Amino acid sequence: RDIQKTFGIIKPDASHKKEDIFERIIDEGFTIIRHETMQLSRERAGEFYKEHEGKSFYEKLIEYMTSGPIVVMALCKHDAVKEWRKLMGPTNVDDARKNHPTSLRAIYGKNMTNNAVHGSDSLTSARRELKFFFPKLSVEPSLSNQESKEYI
Ligand code: YYY
Ligand code: MG
Repeated sequence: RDIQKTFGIIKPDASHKKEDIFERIIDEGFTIIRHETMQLSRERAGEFYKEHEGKSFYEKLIEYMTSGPIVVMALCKHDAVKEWRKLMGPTNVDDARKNHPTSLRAIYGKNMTNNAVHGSDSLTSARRELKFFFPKLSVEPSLSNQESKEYI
């Protein structure tokens, strides 16, 4: 259970709830190292979601992610990648509501596309996604407790 950094997004239709969501994230033991509200261009959204290019939901996803402000976040915790995915809940909001009712997607998500939050799915993705939005942030995969105090 090393200290890790991961990357998260509060998506457009949940971004007006960012204060509530920050509070929950902190309650769950994460440190919010960086956060920034921004508008994503089609070009940047396309580059960010490259892995989904060509899939049936791709256009809808890009449309949605560029439809309003998003909040990008660098998060830190023990086992942050897995812990953040757990706090988000499953991709499908119906599944989240049924089986993970306290997850962020259950509470703030609307449907499969408008599912409130994004999170890196592995340490490799976390490094890529953190670099993409926070190019100046160090993205060491894991750090000792002592080191973690220094970079927060
Ligand atoms: O990592 P996660 O966000 O949980 O799911 P992905 O499979 O990476 O899909 C990215 C994004 O695309 C998802 O959050 C919603 C949307 N999406 C969709 O609209 N319809 C699908 N069948 C699958 C994903
Ligand atoms: Mg994903």
